[in-house]
Amino acid sequence: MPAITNHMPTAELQALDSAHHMHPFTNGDELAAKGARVITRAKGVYLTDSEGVEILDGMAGLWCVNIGYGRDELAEVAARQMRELPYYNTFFQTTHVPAIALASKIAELAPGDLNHVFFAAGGSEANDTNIRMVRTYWDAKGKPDKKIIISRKNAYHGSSMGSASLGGMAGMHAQGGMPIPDIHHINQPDWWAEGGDMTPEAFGLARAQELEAAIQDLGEDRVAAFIAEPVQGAGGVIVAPDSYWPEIQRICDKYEILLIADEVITGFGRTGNWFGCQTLNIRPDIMTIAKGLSSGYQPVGGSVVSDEVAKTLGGVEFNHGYTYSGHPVAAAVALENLRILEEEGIVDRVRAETAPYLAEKWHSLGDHPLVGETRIVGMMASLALTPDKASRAKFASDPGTVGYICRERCFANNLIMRHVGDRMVISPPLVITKAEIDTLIDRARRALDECHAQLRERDLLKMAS
Ligand code: PXG
Repeated sequence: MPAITNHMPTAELQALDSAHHMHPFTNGDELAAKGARVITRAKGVYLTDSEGVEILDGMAGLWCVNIGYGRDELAEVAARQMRELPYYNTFFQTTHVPAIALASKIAELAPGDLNHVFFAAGGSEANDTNIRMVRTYWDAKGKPDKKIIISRKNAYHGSSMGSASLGGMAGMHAQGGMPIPDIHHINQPDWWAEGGDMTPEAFGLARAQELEAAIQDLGEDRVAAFIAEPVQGAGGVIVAPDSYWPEIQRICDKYEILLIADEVITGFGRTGNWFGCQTLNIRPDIMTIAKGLSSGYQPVGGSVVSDEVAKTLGGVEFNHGYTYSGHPVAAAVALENLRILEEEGIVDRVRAETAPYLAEKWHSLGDHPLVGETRIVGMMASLALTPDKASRAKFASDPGTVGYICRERCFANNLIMRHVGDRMVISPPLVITKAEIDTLIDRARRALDECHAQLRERDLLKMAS
């Protein structure tokens, strides 16, 4: 077989891709008919495809490339670490400098007494760790009946059996026998889609109080933990009303329930602080981290755990771990990524300058005839597409039909903006400049105009009854 390189014609690469490569969350036949867009390189906030077209990456890869593409420092660190110690495990009473240094740095950056890290290769693995960890914690406390973890519908916590069970994605649960036992889901705080006639504040409170009702219903002595993303990401950048999180915190404090903040997307500057729980003023006992921890340059994640949880687990042999827990190359690269985020003041700049600028521009899209609510926290934002703003109507077409058309128009305008159903979402690299934000907004507006024209032509502007 000839070497497969960037220099091959796009069609040949696409044919080989569909012949041998199975894509996540993708209908393979549909993709084969169309051909995947081949991404060949990237720099800053721009991707380049195999036809030489530059695309503004409004999603930072998959919510992860916080420092932007093409930072040589990370490549240098990876090469150095591979030469010195490419791999060693931390299972059998051994450790290594990259794992020590990264755990120490995370403990320094994390709020409160979240001072201990159990490493994984990504967010799914870390959330699987959390399931076993909170149950083992309550065993160690002499409360083995506390096993149930409460989560939320439309949450995303990963794709493994455990983490997808924690998640509240109906389409995932329908495949492969999920959820696993002792996971319970309450409703999400999505006011736009589900708030009916309530004010956002009353709705946020009501949705938070579903946690209390669930605890009382299931029995305080059986509930181990509540898990939630500070801002739902994959669910559509759903920002809870202001009343929601203080009430959730009150409920977790009142009952003996561990609070797990899944910071896989919201961590490492995405919300304008190091962690989303700081932006939303919540005090988790455990945080899930991944993605921005290494800006996606290496697969690494973990569970960051409070002093109290770590102390309780200290006397137990926790029969859990991954070959790549604390992988030295991934750890060294993550540490360099954190150095860049910190020393270049990237998180501070997001909070003080670029996120407020993006917010102003993002909200300006609210005057578009297709756009209902515009929501943004730091550098993650969404807009709801609607055929009628005043009534917050949904489209008569299947959910996602309009979102998909809009996403295709974004793609055609060399902007990557995702759709989640009929919501459009962005999560750009944190290094995006004001000029690049202007470009992003211009392209988004053009895509919205083109989408609107298509909907009119195809008679898709009808409201669901
Ligand atoms: N928790 C959250 C909050 C996530 O967003 C995971 C856990 C799982 O992490 P890993 O590293 O195992 O993928 C995620 C991942 C999407 C999309 O379509 C989002 C994620 C992954 C894949 C697709 O928005 N988030």
